[in-house]
Amino acid sequence: MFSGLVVPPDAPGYITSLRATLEDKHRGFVPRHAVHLHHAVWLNTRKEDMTCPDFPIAGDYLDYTPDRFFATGKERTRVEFPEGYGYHWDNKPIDRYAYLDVPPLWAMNTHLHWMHGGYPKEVYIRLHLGFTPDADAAGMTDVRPVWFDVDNCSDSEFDVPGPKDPQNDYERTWDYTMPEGGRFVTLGGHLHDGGRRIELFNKTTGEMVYVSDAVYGSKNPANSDWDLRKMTAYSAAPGIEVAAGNELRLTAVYDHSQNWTDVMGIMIGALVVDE
Ligand SMILES: [Cu+2]
Repeated sequence: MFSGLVVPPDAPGYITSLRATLEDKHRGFVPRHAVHLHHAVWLNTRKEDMTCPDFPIAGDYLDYTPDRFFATGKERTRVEFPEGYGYHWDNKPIDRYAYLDVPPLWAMNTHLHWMHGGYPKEVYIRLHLGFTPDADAAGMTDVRPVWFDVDNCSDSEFDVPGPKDPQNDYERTWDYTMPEGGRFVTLGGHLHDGGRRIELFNKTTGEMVYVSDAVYGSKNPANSDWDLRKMTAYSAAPGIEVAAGNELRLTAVYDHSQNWTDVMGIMIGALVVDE
C-alpha cells in the first residue's frame, strides 16, 4: 500500500481522458503479469467527493474527502469522456490555504503485488491524461465523478467466503440516494479476479442504469484461471438520466465456487449535473 501526493496539471482545464500504465525506472512498460496493480485511485483535493464527503482521509489538511475522480486496477479501466465533456481541474489554491500561496495537489493511493521474482522492484505508475486548457475549452461541459462502492467510506475491500455451489453467485449490495440529478456520460466498473459483473440499478424507476461486465481471457472464466482482462464501460452523450432523490442500488456479483479475499466492487460514473 502506498499513498502519496501527485503534481497535477499546472494550468486550469478539462481532463478529457484518463488511463494508467506501469513503468520501470527507464520508462519501460511493465507487463500486467509482472506486477499486479491491485488498484490505484486518484483524488482531487480541490473538490469534495459526492458519495463519501466526510471520510477523514486527509487528516487536518481538509475538512472534506477529496474527490475520488479516477481508479484503475488489473483490468486497466480507462475513461474517455464523450466529445465536449471533461472533468474540470482548477489549479487555484484551496480557499483555507490561500495564504500559503501553494497550488493544490492530487493524492494517489495504490496497492501493488509483486508477482514473480526477477521483475523490477521499482515501479512507477504513469497517469495519462487527455487535457484541454481553459483557453481552448469554450463550450465544454464539466462532469461530476460519482463513486459507487459496495464498501464505501471504508477501505473498499471485502471477502467472498467460499467455497459454495459454483452455480450460486455471491452478491454484495449498497444503496445510495442521488443528492443531485443529471445524466451519466460515462460509467465503468472495477472488480477483482472472481468478479462477474457489477450492476447499477435505479430502484425508484425500476430501470437498470448500467451493467459493467468482467471480461476474461476465455469464455469460461474458470478455464482462464480467473484472469480478469477488462471491464466493459459506457461512454456516450446525451447519457443515462437519473433524478435527484432516485435510490440507486449497486450490486457486485462474484463467483462463489471458491474463496476470494480482498476484492472490490466499485463503479464510477461521470454525471452532468442538471442546472
Ligand atoms: Cu481494487
